[in-house]
Amino acid sequence: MSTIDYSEKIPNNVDLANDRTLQRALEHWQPRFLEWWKELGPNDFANSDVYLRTAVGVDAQGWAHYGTVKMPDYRWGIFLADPIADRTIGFGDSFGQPVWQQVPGEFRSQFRRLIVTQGDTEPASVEQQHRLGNTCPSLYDLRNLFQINVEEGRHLWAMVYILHAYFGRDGREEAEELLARHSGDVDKPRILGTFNEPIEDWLSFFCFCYFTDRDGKFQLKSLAESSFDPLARTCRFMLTEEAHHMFVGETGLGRIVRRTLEVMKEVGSDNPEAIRRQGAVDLPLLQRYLNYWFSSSLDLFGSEVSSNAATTFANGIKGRPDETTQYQDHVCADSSFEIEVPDGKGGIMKEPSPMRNAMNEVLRDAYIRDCEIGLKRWNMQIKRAGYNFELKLPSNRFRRAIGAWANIPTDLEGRLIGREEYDRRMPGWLPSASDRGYVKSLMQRVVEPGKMAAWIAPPERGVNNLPLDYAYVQLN
Ligand code: BYC
Repeated sequence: MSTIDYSEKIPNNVDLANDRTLQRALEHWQPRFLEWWKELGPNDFANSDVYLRTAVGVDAQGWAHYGTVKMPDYRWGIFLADPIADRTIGFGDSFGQPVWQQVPGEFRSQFRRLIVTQGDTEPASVEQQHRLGNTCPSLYDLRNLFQINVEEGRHLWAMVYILHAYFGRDGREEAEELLARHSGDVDKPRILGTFNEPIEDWLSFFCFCYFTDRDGKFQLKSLAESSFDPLARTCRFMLTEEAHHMFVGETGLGRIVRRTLEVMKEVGSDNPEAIRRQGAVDLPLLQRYLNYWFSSSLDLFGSEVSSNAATTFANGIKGRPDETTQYQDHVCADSSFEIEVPDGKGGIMKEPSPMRNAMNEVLRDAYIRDCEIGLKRWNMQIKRAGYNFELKLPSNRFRRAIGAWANIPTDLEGRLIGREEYDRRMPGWLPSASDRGYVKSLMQRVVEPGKMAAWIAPPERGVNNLPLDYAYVQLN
């Protein structure tokens, strides 16, 4: 196992000390990153002591160290999973050949585009959550937010390392641009739609962690299959950190459901007005937030039929999650996949697409199945409490902005409807201004150790076996 050198200015396990040019280039970028963090990271808490985990190794056992740090002093570094001996290309036209340690010239711009897109999402999410700490429902949650923020910062480092180390001047320029685009900026927005959506309340945050970080899981797993081995190794280690982000989303939403069910029992009613009088999140309101973030996150997979996806698969750049274990045919030159598209006459038709062109849809389908798991769990909670209400994922045709269903009005079940009906019914499907106003009114900061806001149940356990009333953040 390779160890991480923490005596270095930039902690790393890539032997940076022996590549002075690269080290200098990254040390030049480092103060810019810190400036960006101080401006657009969780800067209201720059002086707080936060109980955070930091990567200290890259193997499955004991990879993290827990301790109290001020976030601007967090040791962001460059960590690649250990190489797999004799690894060969797992998919596409070069299947079975040795993986590449350098980027083949002919695939350079395709690789760069994907790495930049991946890198762009990481600082974007920190920007989206910039002020969220001020309304935390507990110190436990505040600490989790900051853990996610520092790790998204580290994921930015992961992509910046690849850009600097393998893409020369272009890569260095792209690394600068990653700090120049900003979430929601009219002139220089982030690349992908969801990463320009504001996250101003914790219900949105938990939905984002549940749905959008899960896109991260699928995209990172696809890039972890890449024939470009340094990229694959970087993504493999990022996935280790990513699991906690989805945990925060799933348990956050689960705790909201639990609290709502308690309130429903207390007041003996499932009437949203009665639930809101007690300061909890009624289930129809939660459903509208799920509709919003799920439909937005579906767009992150790109178009159903995509020549980009076909090319990146053929060229061994981006595979499918768990390519080796989940699929028999790793070349996919002759197979096809049925895609549902609008038939142009107000209906839906199935159309075969060459499998390689349909890779975005293959990933999206797998993602949707993964999203269902949490809903099943929450629905079980609701059923056990004796209520006849089911949380549902909307159809993958609903409210799409990318691909075959972009701007095609459908209802939540994906039935095509007229534009007028769509606009009229939308307030019942997505959070309305009054829903958002109500959620905003709930966002009162709770910072007494062990205490929770009234709209969320406590978690089952604290962080790293510490008690729930541990002071996970000392605000100073
Ligand atoms: N919004 O052929 P198309 C994460 C663009 S999340 C705006 O349909 P393609 C994280 C597309 O870029 C994971 N634009 O799709 C989570 C292209 O533009 P260009 C992030 C979009 O290329 C939480 C054009 O439309 N990682 O890590 O097959 C917190 C036509 O593209 C959108 C990745 O995404 C959209 N939603 O696939 C923190 C992996 N969708 O290039 C972090 C890297 C598409 O023609 N990226 N477009 O100007 C990719 O693999 C692919 O770029 C995509 C799109 C899957 C995103």
